[in-house]
Amino acid sequence: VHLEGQLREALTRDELILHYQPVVGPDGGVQTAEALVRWPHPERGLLAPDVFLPVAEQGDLLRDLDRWVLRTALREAATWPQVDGRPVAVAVNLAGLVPGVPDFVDSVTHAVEEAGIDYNRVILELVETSLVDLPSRTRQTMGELVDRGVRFAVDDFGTGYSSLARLKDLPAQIIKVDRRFVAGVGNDPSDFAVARAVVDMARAMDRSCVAEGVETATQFHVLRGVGVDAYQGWLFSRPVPAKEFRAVLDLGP
Ligand code: G
Ligand code: G
Repeated sequence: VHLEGQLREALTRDELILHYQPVVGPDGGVQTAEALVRWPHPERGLLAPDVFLPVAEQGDLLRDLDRWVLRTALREAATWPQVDGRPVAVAVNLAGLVPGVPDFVDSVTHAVEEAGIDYNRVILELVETSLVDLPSRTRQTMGELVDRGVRFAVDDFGTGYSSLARLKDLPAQIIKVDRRFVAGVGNDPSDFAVARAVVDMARAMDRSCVAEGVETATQFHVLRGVGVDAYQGWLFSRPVPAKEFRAVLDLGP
């Protein structure tokens, strides 16, 4: 309860911060950055989301937290320089502000307009469970955002309960292969088989495919060999504070 009250206060006082982790193309150039929230707690130091997201959920604060992250990430990303003449997109995780929430489209639209960022630089990451079995009305509202250029990504793909075949029903343009499967690429044949099956399926269904948790050059090379579209992980960069991330982009091509 104590932490919950503090989090509520931190949110209203704008005391959370965002780190960014680059997502790179096959050539290593930055295409996107994923915003990852942190809480610089006055006594406990920098808290990771694993610690305070459950608190936010308990206190019914997830939606407010998502709104804060969305507005902040879009505002920060609006000022990023281009890389190789291409704008860098920003990916935001949504856990409370999800399709189906009545003001979902309005919240996203408002954040985009307020930041003055192009819709096609915005990626909304949702876990599989937020994307399955959506009523047609909800899919229709997601379509309104997609028509403007917003992309949806399924996070941690492979860990949920959908079969590969159900990928075609998921309203997402981007599939993020969970790092659990990436971890074994290069030594565990069954992990490699899963990763490759997801990539093949994604391609067949005209989705783009991102590998999460890429830690070694071997994983990168093997995944590039099967045609993964983009890569994220410690091999390229840890999540870094906003200012440091800007500096990375400013170095340019
Ligand atoms: O940042 P880190 O790698 O520690 O993230 C741990 C988990 O917290 C990840 O599963 C990630 O999806 C989630 N997470 C990180 N940042 C955010 C955020 O801004 N909003 C939401 N809803 N989840 C986040
Ligand atoms: O669920 P989501 O993909 O949003 O989780 C992001 C989490 O993964 C963050 O906690 C981030 O710090 C972590 N992460 C990012 N890159 C790597 C990596 O290469 N290896 C591992 N083990 N974790 C990573």
